[in-house]
This record gives sequence, structure tokens and C-alpha cells, in this order.
Amino acid sequence: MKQLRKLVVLGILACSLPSLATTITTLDDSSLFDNVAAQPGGSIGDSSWQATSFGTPGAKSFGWLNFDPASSIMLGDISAVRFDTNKPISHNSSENDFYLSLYTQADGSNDGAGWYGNRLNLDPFYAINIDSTADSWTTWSTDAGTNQLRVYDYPAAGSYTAPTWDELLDPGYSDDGVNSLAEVDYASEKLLGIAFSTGSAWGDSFMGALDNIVIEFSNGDSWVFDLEASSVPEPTSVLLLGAGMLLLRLGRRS
Ligand SMILES: [Ca+2]
Ligand SMILES: [Ca+2]
Repeated sequence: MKQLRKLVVLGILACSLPSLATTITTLDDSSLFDNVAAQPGGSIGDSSWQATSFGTPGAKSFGWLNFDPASSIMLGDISAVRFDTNKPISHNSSENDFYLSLYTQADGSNDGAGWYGNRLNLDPFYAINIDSTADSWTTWSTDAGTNQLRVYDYPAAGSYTAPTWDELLDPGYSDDGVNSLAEVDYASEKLLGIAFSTGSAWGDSFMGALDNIVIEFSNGDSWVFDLEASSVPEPTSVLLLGAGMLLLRLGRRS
């Protein structure tokens, strides 16, 4: 029931995403997601979400940012993916991080399960040119440069030889059959949904925060997910509210 409630909420969220320009979606009810809690301080807005799976063996932090089985968005439409994390230690090989998973729609060929096609993981663990400082926000991105994310297709466990996002979408890239599959034309896979997660295997030791998840499209549009403790009214809403109060006062005087 809880999962159904989540999908209904996320379905409404997905339907509410307009198709042009930058769409900022503020997620401010962490109780709808598994093992996350809001905390002060964020890389955008006033706050972020922290993993609460710490100290709970087998638990992981997880949530769908959007879920749309009817989406016509293809992976080839996505030009970049970014997100920010903040951990109490600098990045090292024994401490994993939040990662993003992009699920594609099942099409009857090389599907990972009946309900999804491919699950592409963007994991800081295998990033290129890592530069991460303790107690600071680190941006992980599919773009070339510092902290460039590699991507791998589950059930691969990921590796330092996994492709970059651009390589994955390039038909000429030589897939290794593990991290990515030659039989799959990733660029034409349709997006099913985007989820954040920590791994359950290390959920008992992970501490860290997540914020500012950005999906950029090749047509210039972008989605921004701002994880917050609570929504702050938009300035325009505050202005309208102020105008309403003024009209109310004027109305009472007349
Ligand atoms: Ca497929
Ligand atoms: Ca935030």
C-alpha cells in the first residue's frame, strides 16, 4: 500500500513535469522514501536528504524521483546527469555513496525484468578524476572533467572499465558484454524512471547527504530535483498572498 501511494504520488509528479525549459521539482516529504530524512544544509535550497540506513544492516536508502511507464523520452535525449553528495569523509575505496539508476521500459528484448528493460547505474564509486573533500558538497557528473561518472547496466556490478555516458550512447562503442550490452541500442531505450539509492550491502556503514539531482536534455531542457525539509513559497506566491491580504484589508475598509 505504501509502495502504491509512492507510485501514485510519483506518477502525478511525472505528469506535472512540463516539457520545456528548466523544471525545478522540490521534493519535501522524505517520509515517502526509504530510509532518508531531511537535514539542514543543501547544495541548492535550504536542506538536503541524508541516508538513515546507517546502523541498520541490510537496509538501504532508496526512492523514485519520477516514474512514467508511458514516457516517450529516450536515453539518447539525455545529454548529462549530475547530482551532489556530501559525506563526513573524503571519497575512498571502502566507502560507497548514493548513486542514481535510470530504468528503461521493457520491450521484450534483453530486458532485465518483466517490469523494466535496463537499469543503468551512475555510481561515484567508479568515477574518473575523483576530487572529493570531507563535509563538502561534491558534484558527480556524466560530463568530462572532475568526478566524471561511469555507467553500467545491472546486473553488472560496475567497474573502472565501464563506459562513460557518451560512450554508452555511441553505437560505435565496443561494449564488453558485462558493463554494457552490444545487443542493446541504449540511445533508443525509453526512460521508465529515475531512482536514487545506496547499496544494501553497505547500508549499515553509509553516512551522507544527497541534493540537486539534474537531468539535462539535448534540446536544452533540464529537470532539477531539489531535496528539501519543507517547501518555501515561491516569491511570486508570497507577492500574490501579500496582494490578497491588501485587497482583503481594503475590502474591509470600504
Ligand atoms: Ca529491452
Ligand atoms: Ca535542497
